[in-house]
Amino acid sequence: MAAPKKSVVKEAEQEKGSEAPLEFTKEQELAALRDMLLIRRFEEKAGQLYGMGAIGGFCHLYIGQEAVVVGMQMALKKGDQVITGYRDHGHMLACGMDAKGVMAELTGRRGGYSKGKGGSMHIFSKAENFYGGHGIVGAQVSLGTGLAFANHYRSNDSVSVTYFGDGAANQGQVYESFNMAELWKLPVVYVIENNRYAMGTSVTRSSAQTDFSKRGVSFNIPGEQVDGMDVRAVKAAGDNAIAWCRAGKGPYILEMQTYRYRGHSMSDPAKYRTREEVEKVRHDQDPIEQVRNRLLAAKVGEDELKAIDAHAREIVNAAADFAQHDPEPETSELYTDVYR
Ligand SMILES: Cc1ncc(C[n+]2csc(CCOP(=O)(O)OP(=O)(O)O)c2C)c(N)n1
Ligand SMILES: [Mg+2]
Repeated sequence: MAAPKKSVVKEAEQEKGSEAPLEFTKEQELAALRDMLLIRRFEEKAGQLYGMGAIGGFCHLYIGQEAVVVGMQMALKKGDQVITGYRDHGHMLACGMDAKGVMAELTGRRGGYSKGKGGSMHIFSKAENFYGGHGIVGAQVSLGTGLAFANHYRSNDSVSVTYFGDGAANQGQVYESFNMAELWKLPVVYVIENNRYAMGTSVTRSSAQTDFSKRGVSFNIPGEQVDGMDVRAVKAAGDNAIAWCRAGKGPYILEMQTYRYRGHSMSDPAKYRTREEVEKVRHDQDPIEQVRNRLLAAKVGEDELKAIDAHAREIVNAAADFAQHDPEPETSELYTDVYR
């Protein structure tokens, strides 16, 4: 394949600088730990509530992938939009949405962000610039590109951060979106969360090109592979990609190499991978343990770290309590918020 004459991909490569993840200050490490622990404890509780029958329908947990949304969020500023698929609880919490409102949506209660009518996969908050929560694999990619088009049209400097999975990356509308985004230089960061599986299918069984950072090459969209288990690497890559977009240079692709510990959804028998594979990632790469170990090495006391965890559990317990006691929506709600 001949290289493009003027390669924006090369230009982006040159701007990237050092490959080593930027060091965090102690405050950044603590903030990242707080946010990742909140997501993990929230997801553990959601799993428990699902097992008790308090949550119905679909529910996809984000455990293992926490560093991706937390690192990206650290690179954003107010006004930037976030959109993702159905594995969305972590994205909402990272955006600053209230754990109570998210959990109450999972249990189908009035106080949920979608008034209990959307469930786990369909949650939105215009106030926090979170645009869902989408159950159709890949659909959010066109919508996220549309958000970027709106930013461009309005000449603001906001960036759309559009998350999707390795499986979704094989959908046709992704490439129609890539074409338009580069053609019109739209400010969108495509974050491909490569957690190695789409339901029970590994990337090597489903994808002809498993280096997802290259998926934009024929459109001249630069991309890079990122250690999505290291929150510092995510933040550094996010800073670089967001700066590219804000400078009016068009879209950017970040392939986050990550891993989900739990099944695809709550009804996944997980026969497509070994227990050892999961345990190895947990043991060697866990995003939360990495930060904890760095903080301990920097002489932050075990007590302080335990207090952060206790606080996350408190928030989650209060959310679970609210989500089980808040009333269900009135029957009349069946007729509101729907197109007829
Ligand atoms: C258009 C469409 N096709 C198929 C499905 C069924 N489906 C739901 S999730 C999924 C796998 C997607 O995997 P990936 O994009 O890697 O995301 P992950 O679940 O790993 O986060 C499939 C095929 C769907 N929801 N929508
Ligand atoms: Mg996947």
